[in-house]
Amino acid sequence: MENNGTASVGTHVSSAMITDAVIRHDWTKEQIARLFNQSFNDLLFQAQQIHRAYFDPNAVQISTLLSIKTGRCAEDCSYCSQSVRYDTDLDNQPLMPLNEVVEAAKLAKENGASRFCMGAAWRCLNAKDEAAIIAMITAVKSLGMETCMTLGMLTKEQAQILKKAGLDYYNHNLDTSPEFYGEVITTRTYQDRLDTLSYVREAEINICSGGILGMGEKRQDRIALLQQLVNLPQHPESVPINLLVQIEGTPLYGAELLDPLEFVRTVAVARILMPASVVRLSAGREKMTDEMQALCFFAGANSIFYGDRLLTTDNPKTSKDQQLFQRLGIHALQ
Ligand code: SAM
Ligand code: DTB
Ligand code: SF4
Repeated sequence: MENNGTASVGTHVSSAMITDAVIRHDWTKEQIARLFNQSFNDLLFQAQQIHRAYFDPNAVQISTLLSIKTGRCAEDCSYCSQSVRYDTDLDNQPLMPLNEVVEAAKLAKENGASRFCMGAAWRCLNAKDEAAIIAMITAVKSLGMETCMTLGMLTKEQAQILKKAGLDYYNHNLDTSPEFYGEVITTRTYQDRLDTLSYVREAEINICSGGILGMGEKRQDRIALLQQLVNLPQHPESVPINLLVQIEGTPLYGAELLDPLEFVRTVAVARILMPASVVRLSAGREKMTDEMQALCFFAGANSIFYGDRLLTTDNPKTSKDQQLFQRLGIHALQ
């Protein structure tokens, strides 16, 4: 919820403990850098205080992901297994039939997911696919789940159509800084991404937008990505922070690994900047230790993808996540 600077303080800490939990849209890079540059303990303490003011610190939102159209994407995103330009040994699949999508959503619901996220390897939504997408949104919603779609670029009109179909969230990541973007993707511009986000916002669909860390970007790029997200006219309701899943055959395979503590720092800064947003510990958990994930939750992450698969790569097994939740005393947010 937006407000004019007075943080709506929850029951977990007193208002006097909250120093920076204010919804702002005018962050400078220098101010964000100062958050990053604090000692690790100071940063995490601040993030945890803010987290507790806005959320139940032991609740994590659970989303399950399904690839509804896999591979042969016209874009050249250097991280992605699904670009037609890279030889990644992928099982390409056309748009999935409705009944298979519904079966997968039912299973996700049975397993405890509250949101079903459907992803397509498209540069943009084509008119010929609109009816099938609308049918998927309607069917998944009728199961009592929140719906999320990620279909590439949208027009203003398409955003309105998806809203009318009942779409709850649209995922469209800014992925990195404006400065580094051209090193990662050349087939579209940062402004293209911002335009789609503005159409989604205008249609009053919740925005899910974040980025990928570990692509060889510098801290300056992580700062600039977060600055873009926080200075949008409204903070994204959901902010996925992905750790690059390195995929053989893509240009970013073999990229230098990011210091896990720098990943945790970025989660903490995202939490401080966007206090009321749900921050998702997104792709890349397969390569994270339980301890690193625990630090991310402490830093303010409060959502995960749950289920054995992401889009084209593995996610931790559900039994492993259940164990982790139990060890940490975390419960699923319904
Ligand atoms: N084609 C649409 C698009 O790019 O917006 C939707 C699907 S695309 C796979 C959704 C997001 O997945 C990307 O924006 C990126 O943030 C994330 N992603 C893709 N490949 C990834 C990888 N190897 N590691 C981490 N995140 C990845
Ligand atoms: C997001 O930020 N991460 C998800 C979802 N939004 C669509 C995708 C992760 C993809 C990881 C690599 C793969 O499985 O292909
Ligand atoms: Fe296509 Fe999306 Fe992959 Fe880029 S990230 S290649 S747009 S599926």
